[in-house]
Amino acid sequence: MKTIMKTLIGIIILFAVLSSCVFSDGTRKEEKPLNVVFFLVDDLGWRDVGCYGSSLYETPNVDKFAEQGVRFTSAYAASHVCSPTRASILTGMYPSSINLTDWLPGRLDYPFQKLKNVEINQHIPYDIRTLPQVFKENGYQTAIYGKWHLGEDSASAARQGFDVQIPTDWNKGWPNKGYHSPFGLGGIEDKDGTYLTDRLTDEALKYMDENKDRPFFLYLSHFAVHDPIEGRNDLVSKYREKLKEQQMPKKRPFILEGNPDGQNDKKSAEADETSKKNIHNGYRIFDDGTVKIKQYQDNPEFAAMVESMDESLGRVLEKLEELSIEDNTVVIFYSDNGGMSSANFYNPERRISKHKLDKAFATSNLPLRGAKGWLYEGGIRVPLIIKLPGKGLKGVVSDVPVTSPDFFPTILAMTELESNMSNKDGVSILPLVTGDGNIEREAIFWHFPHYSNHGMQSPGGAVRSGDYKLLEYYENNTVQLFNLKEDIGETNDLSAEYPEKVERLKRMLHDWRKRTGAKMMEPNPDYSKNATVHGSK
Ligand SMILES: [Ca+2]
Repeated sequence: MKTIMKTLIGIIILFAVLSSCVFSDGTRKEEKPLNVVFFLVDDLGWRDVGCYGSSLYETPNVDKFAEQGVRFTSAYAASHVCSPTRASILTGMYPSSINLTDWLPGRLDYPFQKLKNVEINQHIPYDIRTLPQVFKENGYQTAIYGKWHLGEDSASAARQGFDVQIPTDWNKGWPNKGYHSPFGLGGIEDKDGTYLTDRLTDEALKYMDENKDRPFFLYLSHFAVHDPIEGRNDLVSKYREKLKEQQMPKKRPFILEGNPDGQNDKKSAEADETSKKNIHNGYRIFDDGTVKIKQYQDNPEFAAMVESMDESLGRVLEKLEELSIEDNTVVIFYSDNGGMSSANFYNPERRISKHKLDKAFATSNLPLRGAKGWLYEGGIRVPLIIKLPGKGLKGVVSDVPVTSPDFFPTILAMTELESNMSNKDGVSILPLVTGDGNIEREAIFWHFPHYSNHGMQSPGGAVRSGDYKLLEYYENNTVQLFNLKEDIGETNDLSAEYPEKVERLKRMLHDWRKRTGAKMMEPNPDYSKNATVHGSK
């Protein structure tokens, strides 16, 4: 009896001590494990947000959020398409390290393609420890709401550490039946007149309500602003009106991009002239291997999608305040690749009618060159804002290059869950978030051993070191060298001028490929010299 009494008293004292240190000095929230909300937008371009320079899209919540954290202006995605970047976020590894270098399931081979697409893993290898698994091991609740796109294995999200997955029955890279109800997505009720981005947010807010008293990792992975390009009707009307009032320059609504590794690379000025020729009439892959790239942000449907996404972030932040957990929750705002300013030519025969351009071309990434699907900055440079309550800087802008494999070590450093991340490719960028110094890294790398849906460019890789970026293409080994500090639009190829720099960067890129076990492309056995995109010559 005495022992029981003693134990009881001990428990009461312990509780009292904990309570006092929790509540008396106001540090309660800091002593609880930090929640993490990873707010991932799909295909949101670097310039698709007000605080990143868009004058059309209204994103007051993102802009306000940037004042509460660190906004990165040289943040990259490890790939210019969805799945590889997503895998790198969850593993801290480059896509080449886990042989998941293309969107899933991947692109078919065609006879006009000289090289054969590398065969890739169809999910993150199950022996790789993922971010949600680490959270689970540390007592967190883990949930993904929205787009998975890391494999059709219906158990993959659960096997890779997520307690909850909504939708329950859809793993593809786009919303099943679009953004307007009925959605055809398990776990998201269909109701006439509702909009997917709003409904997914409703469900995520419910999850936060239910888990407010225990640590959680919420991966809110919106389908937006990936196509189909369908905005909520009230916002589409709003942007139609707004566009009427704006003076949009109609000169050069599109320019041409060719294959930098072939004979038809186009510079913007040339493209302006050539696009007037008959051969470039319409919107398709042209016979000379060029495609059109959108130059203006003037799509009301897409603008509406962006604003809905912004409303979603606003609601998430408001919910954190309502639950009094905003000072105890890390929030990360990010996109998985650049904006879709080039149409998707998964089917190389696709022709886009002039009346349906807003269904095919989402946005413009200017001043960045290229689009989703390209290794130019327009394909890989994306918005990133990190809010770390307590120690994190507020309203600060950082132009230090960072990339998606960095999230894994950074998040674990912020939450103090684990410090030994030596098996990962990324580096912790926590010092940039707290202002405690810089990060040490020689370079950031890309490897895309595949043909793209968004143009006729050769497969290739890239390295960014300091202000310089080298792109290398795999069909004919052509390289391009750009000084991004002076030439963010990648218009001035310096490779002929600086051969030593080219060699140094090439060596770095090749060494990195070896280090990560990157798979290289083999010749396409079905390649035919006479084959063109549109059949044989
Ligand atoms: Ca994407």
